[in-house]
Amino acid sequence: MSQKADIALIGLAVMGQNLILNMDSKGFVVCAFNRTVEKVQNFLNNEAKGTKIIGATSLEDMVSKLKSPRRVMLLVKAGSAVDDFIKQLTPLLSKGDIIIDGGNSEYTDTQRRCKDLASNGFLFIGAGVSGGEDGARYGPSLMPGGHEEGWPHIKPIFQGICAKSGNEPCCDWVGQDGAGHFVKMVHNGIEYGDMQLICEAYHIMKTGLGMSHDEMADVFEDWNKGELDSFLIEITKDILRFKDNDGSPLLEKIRDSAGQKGTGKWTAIAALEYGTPVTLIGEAVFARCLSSLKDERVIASKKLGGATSSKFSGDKKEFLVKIRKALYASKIVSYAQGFMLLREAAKSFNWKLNYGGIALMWRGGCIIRSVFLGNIKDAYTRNPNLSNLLLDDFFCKAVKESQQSWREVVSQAVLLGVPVPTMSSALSFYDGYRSETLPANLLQAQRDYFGAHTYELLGKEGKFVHTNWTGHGGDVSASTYNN
Ligand code: 2AM
Repeated sequence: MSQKADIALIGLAVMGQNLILNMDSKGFVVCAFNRTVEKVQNFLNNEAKGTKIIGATSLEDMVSKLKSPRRVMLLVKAGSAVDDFIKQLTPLLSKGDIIIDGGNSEYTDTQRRCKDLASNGFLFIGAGVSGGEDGARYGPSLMPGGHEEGWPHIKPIFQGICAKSGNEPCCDWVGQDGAGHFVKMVHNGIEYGDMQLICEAYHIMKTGLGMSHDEMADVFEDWNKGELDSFLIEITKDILRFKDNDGSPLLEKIRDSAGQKGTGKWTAIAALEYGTPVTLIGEAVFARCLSSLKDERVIASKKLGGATSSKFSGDKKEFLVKIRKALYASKIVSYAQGFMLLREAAKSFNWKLNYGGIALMWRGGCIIRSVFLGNIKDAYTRNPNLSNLLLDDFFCKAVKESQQSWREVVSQAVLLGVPVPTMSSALSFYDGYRSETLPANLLQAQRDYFGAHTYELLGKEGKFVHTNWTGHGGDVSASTYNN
């Protein structure tokens, strides 16, 4: 009998194959399986040739080839495919065996599966996997959550194959039930925000400043040496430089209509669900929706007038520095909002999230990897109970230094008619968050006026009162109505 496998991995699309190859290269014996079984042999004969990877011809065969407790990782399409496999697997597994879902599952599905599988004595882990195909092969960011008793059994494999920041693994235990997939979802939302912010900077440079693609590439290259140093800024520079066969920038030929797979939308939905103002990610999702109305926009562009001038007339070099600062300050707000959402969800579900650990998980391997995440990790190391990133001294100072530029860039963009939904919503959030007083007093009065919803008086918090604003309609507040 040949060597037993440390782990089985089901799902031989590129991510699954690359994770298997990664595990193999780190010395783990992996058993590969796939719904379409022919793909197993094909994988063994090609990509996995010359490795220790073994294959299975059926789920029974796969289970028989595993060390105990058995570890089975699913990398299949999110949704019913995960449930189907779980249903087929459980009769073949024993209590204490571990099922890991490494797909892009919704955290609510992971919560449900955790509950169902716990009642049968299985350990279930929902793990966020980020970093695309390359990450999967050479070091992804991994965000495991679920049944904590399962973690020691997969920790050596997960921390062995993940990306490293210095010597530290970009993978640690996130929290109970759906915490891993929730954190992955917020990661994706933040990714939407980061991408849209970069797009807005590019839009101002291209339309407002009239810069060429090579000039813009130089700017991004320069930005990548400072506080914005990140994977997304780096690839943007490469994209801007990329020439098509005819020598012109390929980017110019790409249809400006964005696609989306949904995880940004889920983050925005969660933000609404938990009443957390994650405005930047919400705007980033809507910006994609607006872009996809290409045909309507083409018609509207011929009818709807814009700014008197769309060309910037000031000092370009100085303004580029300001755009960098505006991007940086907006990015700080975006991450502050993302962590606010994590905090609210943790409160709702009683998760004990390690915020610094999460920043470290995102520091390497994934799409939002950046130097900036090291700063966030440091902020939570200084104060693990930090209530908001904006209140950390480092970020407070960073926003203070960028603030004037940020205001000027947003104002200029508005004057030039260049849409900056994420930069401007971040600034509005910042101004709201730092305001001791907001006009919600009027809002409360309006609610009480038309709906007798009551309000609190300053200095008498906790006591809700109603005013008869019109002299008719009575003094009864809405909460006392029965119908
Ligand atoms: P396949 O090769 O048999 O299509 C990514 O699509 C991975 O998820 C593939 O390994 C694919 O298997 C698997 N997959 C997709 N839908 C599935 C389903 N409904 N049941 C099982 N596996 C599925």
